[in-house]
Order: sequence, then structure tokens, then C-alpha cells
Amino acid sequence: MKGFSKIILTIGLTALSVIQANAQNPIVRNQYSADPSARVFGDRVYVYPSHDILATEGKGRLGWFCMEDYHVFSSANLTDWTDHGMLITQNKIPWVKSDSYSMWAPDCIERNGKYYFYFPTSPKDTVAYGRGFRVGVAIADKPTGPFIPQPEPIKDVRGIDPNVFIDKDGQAYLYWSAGNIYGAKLKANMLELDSEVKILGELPNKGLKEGPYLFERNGIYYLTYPHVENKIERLEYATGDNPLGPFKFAGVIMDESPTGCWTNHHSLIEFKNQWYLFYHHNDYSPKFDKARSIRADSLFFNADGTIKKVIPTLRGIGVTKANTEIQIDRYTAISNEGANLDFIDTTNHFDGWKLVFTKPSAWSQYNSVDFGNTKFRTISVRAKSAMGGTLQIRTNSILGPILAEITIPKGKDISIRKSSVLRMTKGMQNLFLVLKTGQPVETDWIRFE
Ligand code: FUB
Repeated sequence: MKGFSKIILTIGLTALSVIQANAQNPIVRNQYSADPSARVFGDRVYVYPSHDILATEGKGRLGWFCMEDYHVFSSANLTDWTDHGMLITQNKIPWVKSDSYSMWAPDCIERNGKYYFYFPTSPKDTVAYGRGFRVGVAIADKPTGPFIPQPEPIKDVRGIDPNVFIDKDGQAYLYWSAGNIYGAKLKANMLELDSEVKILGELPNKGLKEGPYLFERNGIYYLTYPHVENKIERLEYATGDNPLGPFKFAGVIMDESPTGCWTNHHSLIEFKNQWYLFYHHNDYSPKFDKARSIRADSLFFNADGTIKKVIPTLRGIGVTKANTEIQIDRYTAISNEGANLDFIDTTNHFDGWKLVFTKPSAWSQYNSVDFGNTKFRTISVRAKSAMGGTLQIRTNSILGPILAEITIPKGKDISIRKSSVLRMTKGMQNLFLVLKTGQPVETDWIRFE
């Protein structure tokens, strides 16, 4: 899977467009991204993540989180994402230590046509502001900026992971964490606290809690947060009748990472009548879990308002058009045996992944491919096979109608092979790629033309 085909980055506050054709997990393919705070503004979803980079000698702390700025990404269809470029950077904010590399998990909210961006980081004047993290605010007229930072951090807020919620009555609340989770009312100016700080202490009292994200649905206030119940973080939630609690533990939204990514950090949104969970995982950096990537999956509620646990997928969200590169390595499901994932280029993980079929009858499933009403006549497959092999593309199931068969000749290099479509199909389809004969066959993407 290739990353962005074209990247244009300018340092500044103006919007710019970097379009990514297909989205699966992870969503951002040309840089690390973490701690996604997703928001619906108008008819688009905006995601405000942290921006992990790798520390080097003299730049950040080796082996630790390293973040110097923020980007914002947006999408109208959850498939095509635009990187609007850098929002703010550590050395352009009056109170921030310009080489702290600690621009951690942010949030953004709209009030009366203004956008308020909240971010935690280290102050330069530790006498005035103390040693730990403080939370700053930057304000813009548009969700993509330009954001103008306030000259000072918010008074009386010490900690990380700010999250803002505005209730139906217009009262705004700020939440943050510092081992525990804290909350307070915000004044209408969104810049100052308007109540005592409350520790939301009814949550499980053992193990780190951070990354609060509060929302309301059908009169229930959901306080969601990562918590170290065992050894690493899992996403949990608690519910209550009031934005400042008391909250009662209600369950787990997502289990701990099966591959050991220590942090998880999330947000939940409803967009076009479907709820989504945004979270992160160290997809591009399996050996170093402080270089993370944002993901999203659909989330569902039970009738009683409880949340169904989200099982992370590579397929993610959004519809893939049949005439785009369908990254079948971002699968919905694969066979138990004979199908393995690998990086295309082990020296450059941002080049993406390939799916290696090592056994005839091995398969992969990729859901939600839109064929519309187009009569596609050709299929292209980017693949290679050391011994040669034949792939089948089917719909509905591994035994479903065969749309195409394509033979990958014996060869050393990955290349694009074309074949005729045997059977036309229409509308939304779930596709199955099945290895008919031969092995191993390494596949990158397929595309209908
Ligand atoms: O990204 C740095 C920190 O890691 C965040 O602030 C926490 O929530 C955790 O994800």
C-alpha cells in the first residue's frame, strides 16, 4: 500500500490540501499521528491528533514521546482525508518551552462560530507556571485555522489531555488528566475555569487514568477514558446524570492492544447516523510504541445505552470506490491459515503493507466496495509471485460468484497485472480474494477499470 501520492507541506497557518485516495486503518499514511480528537463541524469530520516524531540526539528525549506541532485532518466521507497542514508549533507560542517536544493530546470545539483548540505542553517559565504540563488555548474562525494562541495557559489547570464538552444548556466543561481525571466548568469565554476543580474519583481507583472524552447521548453523560487495569491501557467508560458526575463504571470500549502498544487515546463522534470510535495504534512502528497512528472503527450502542465493545479492524471505516486502489492488506478478515501481513519495504514502513498468500485456498475479505452502476471490464492487481499463482476475486463469500481470475507469472518484482472482468457487478459489495493455485503470492492492491 503506497502512502500519499503527493505531499505538499508548507509551514504556516493557511489551509492546504494533501489528498489521500483511500482510507483504511491507519487513517494518516505519511506521518505518525496519535491521540485523535474527532469533531463534526458542519458536514465534515475534523480530526485533531498529536503528531509523533522520532526523537534524535538534541531533539527531544530519546526513547520517549516527541511532538513539536499539530496538524488537522478532515473528511466529508470518511474515505478521502485532507491534511490541512500544521496548526501550531511549539516555538510560536509565547508561554511554551520552545524545545520541549511535548505537544501532547489536544482537543478542539466550536462555540459561536469560533474554534477553540486546547493543547497540553510544558511552559518555559517554570517559576510562573510550575514544572509540569499546563493547558493552552488557541482560537480561530475556521476549524483549520489560522489559530492564534492565547498568551498564557489556563489558570489552575495542571495536567494533560484536555477535553471540552458543551452541554445542551450552553454550559461548557473542561476535563483533563494527571493520573486521575479532573473536571470543572468553563466560563462562556472558554478560557477560564468557572468552578472548583473536581476529581472524578468514582472511577476505578487503581491504575493510571488519562485521556478523558465526555459526550452526552439520550440524557446519559458518558465519561470515557484510557485506564491501566492490568499492564497497559484499555478504553473504558463510566456513565452519570451530570457532566461532573458522579459517574459509575459501565464497561470496556476497547481491550488492550494485542501487540502491546502501551497507550490508547480516543474520541467518539456520531456522523450521518453512525457512531465512530477514533483511537490509535503503533501500526507503522511495531517495535516502538511512542510512534503511533490514528485509526477509526464503527461503534454501536445496545438498546439500554451501554456501548458494545469495539474490536479493532484494519479495514476501518468509509466506502472504497471500485475504481480506486483497494488495499486488500487492510482486510476485514483473512483465513486462519496461509495469509500473512508484511511491510512492502521493511526499511520504509510508510510504503505500507502487502498480503502474502502461502497456501492455496487462503483468502482475504474486504468489505464495502462501491461499484455504482459502472460496467468495469478490466481488473488490475499489484502483485508478485516467486513461483507463479492464480488469484480469484469473488463477491459475497469465498465460494461466491467469481468476478475475475488473474494469473501472476513467476517473477521477482512486484508489478501490475491486468485481466478481464468475467462477471459484472453493481452497488456495494464485499470482496473476497482467494488464492486458487500456486504460492506464495504477494498482493498489494486491486482496482477495477
Ligand atoms: O501522546 C502523549 C500521551 O500519550 C497522551 O497525552 C496520552 O493520552 C497518551 O496517549
